[in-house]
Amino acid sequence: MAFMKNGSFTVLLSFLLILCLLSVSPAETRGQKSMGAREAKAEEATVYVPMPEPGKKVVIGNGYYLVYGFDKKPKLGTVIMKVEIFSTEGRKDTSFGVKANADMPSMRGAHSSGDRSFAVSRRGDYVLPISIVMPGDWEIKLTVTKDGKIIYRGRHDFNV
Ligand SMILES: [Cu+2]
Repeated sequence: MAFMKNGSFTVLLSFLLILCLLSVSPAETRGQKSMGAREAKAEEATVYVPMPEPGKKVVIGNGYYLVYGFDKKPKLGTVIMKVEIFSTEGRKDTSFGVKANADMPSMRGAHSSGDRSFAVSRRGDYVLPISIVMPGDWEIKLTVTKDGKIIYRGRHDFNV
C-alpha cells in the first residue's frame, strides 16, 4: 500500500512537472511570435518608394540624387551593391549614412539581412555586400540619412 502511494505520488509529480514545462514553453513562443509580428507590421507600415532602375538618377531631396547599381546582375551568391550620392552640381558626397535591408517578401524575415550600413570606398562610393541565398523575388530597402535624420527611403525589387 505504501509502495503504491509512493508510486502514484511519483506519477503525480511527473505529471505536474510536465504540465509546468508545457505551460512555460508555449507562453514563451507566443511572446516571441507576437513581438516579431509587431515588428514586421511596423516594418510593413514604413513606406519605401520604388526606385528607378539601377544606373538611373534617384532624387533624394535636399538638392541631392543617388545612383545605385551592382557589381553584376544579382544572382545566387554575393553581389556588391554600390550607391553614389551627388549634389545637383554633380559633386560626389560621402557625408550621408546609407543602409540597406535585403529580404524575400514572400518569406519575410527568413533571410532578412537586417539594416546594414554601407562602407565608403576610396573612390567615394557607398558599398555593401548582399547575400542572395535563394532564387525568387527579392527586395532591397534603402535608407539614406543626413546628420542622423532619415531623408530618403527607397526600394528595389528584383527577381533572381
Ligand atoms: Cu527564401
